[in-house]
Amino acid sequence: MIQDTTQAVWTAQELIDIEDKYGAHNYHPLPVVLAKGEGVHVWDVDGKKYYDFLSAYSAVNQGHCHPKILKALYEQGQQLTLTSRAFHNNILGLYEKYITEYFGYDKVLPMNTGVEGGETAVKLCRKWAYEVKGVPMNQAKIIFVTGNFWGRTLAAISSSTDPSSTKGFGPYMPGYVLIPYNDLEALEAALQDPNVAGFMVEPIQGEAGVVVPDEGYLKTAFELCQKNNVLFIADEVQTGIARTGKLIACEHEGFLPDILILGKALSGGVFPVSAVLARDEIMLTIKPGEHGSTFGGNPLACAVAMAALEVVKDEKLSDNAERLGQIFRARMNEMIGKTDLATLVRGKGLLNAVVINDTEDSDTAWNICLALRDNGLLAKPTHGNIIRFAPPLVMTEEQLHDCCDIIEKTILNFEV
Ligand code: IF1
Repeated sequence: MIQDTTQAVWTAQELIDIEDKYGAHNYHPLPVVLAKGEGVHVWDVDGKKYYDFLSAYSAVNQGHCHPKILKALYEQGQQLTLTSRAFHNNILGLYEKYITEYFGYDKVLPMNTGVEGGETAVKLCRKWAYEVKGVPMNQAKIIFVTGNFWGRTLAAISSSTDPSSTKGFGPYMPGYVLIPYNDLEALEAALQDPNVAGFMVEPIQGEAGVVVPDEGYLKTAFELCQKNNVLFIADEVQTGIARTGKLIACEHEGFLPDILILGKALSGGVFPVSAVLARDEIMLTIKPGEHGSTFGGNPLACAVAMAALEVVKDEKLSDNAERLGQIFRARMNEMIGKTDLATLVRGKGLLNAVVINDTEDSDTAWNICLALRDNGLLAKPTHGNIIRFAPPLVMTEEQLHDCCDIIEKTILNFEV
């Protein structure tokens, strides 16, 4: 029986139990069962309303169920949803023109999930190494940083330093070099290897706990890559699409990465859409039949993504994220001054995190998130003692203050 979304057919606990019985146990969700989303709010099956301060990990930057994006989904969905790339269609080219002009690149390779974007970037980088840089076949190396997260595939976890991502899934992808994040000396040393083809990095490390590198790190890293004929690959799946107060986070330091990976909010959370953008010299190393996916660049994704990007511009979401982010961090710093429970707030735009004064393996941050839920705001810890706060970018200043009031009340009244 399909649940009638206008009234609860199943209780929250019944739905949790059904998930538990029939679904893989690959997540540990906060105990709340959502049934509706609109803008910055979500509602659970009992009709309780919450502010969403996770935004599906920065996939609903435009707010839940944005009418303009849904309109595009509905209209295209009645026309043509999928042709595969065996044939042309009347929307893919228009989307490719739109998105490449929007971000300033020659070409785009459309995929579906963020991790497929990362895999595509790694393949492009290796192909470019062999065909352009002249690295001996199968000797290309890619530099990653500790604390990275770019998905759950074997290629992605092969670069991970997090045992919960890697343990029990070996053997791992060869050709990876790991250096510390935010360490230019380590990068410069690693770049001396002539077989290094690329450096793949998140401008801000999301999963690691919203770790912001020193001012200038990204730009200097980019310049070091240029000097050593190595591609700078920016994983902006989480930081992109206005989340950090600029269209892409690299813009804070005034450069365009050689390869840009986008996902999540590229569709406003309505549909899995990812994209890899690069100049012709890189993109054209992949020839017909060498890469792709059934749904990559499908008409529905193209229509939804164009609408989602229009919303970012029309509603000036980068500026809003920048402005509200300043207010949020100021409010959190005020709160931190009144308690020992929270020690610092960090982030850019509306990608922020508050560090809780407890050990990483404590359940304090989790319990604070349960209390936040009871007070009408949804957030979730990343690593142990760090709570990520990332609301949709369409939030108003008044709503943000309302949320800060909830966070402050919850933390100041929380008993460990
Ligand atoms: C889960 C984390 C965040 C990403 C960056 C690529 C991808 C992600 C910077 C892959 C995906 C998601 C995955 C999701 C939860 C969420 C997450 F907690 F897992 F690590 F945001 F921090 N690059 N992040 O953040 O994109 O293939 O998922 O579309 O696995 O539960 P994807």
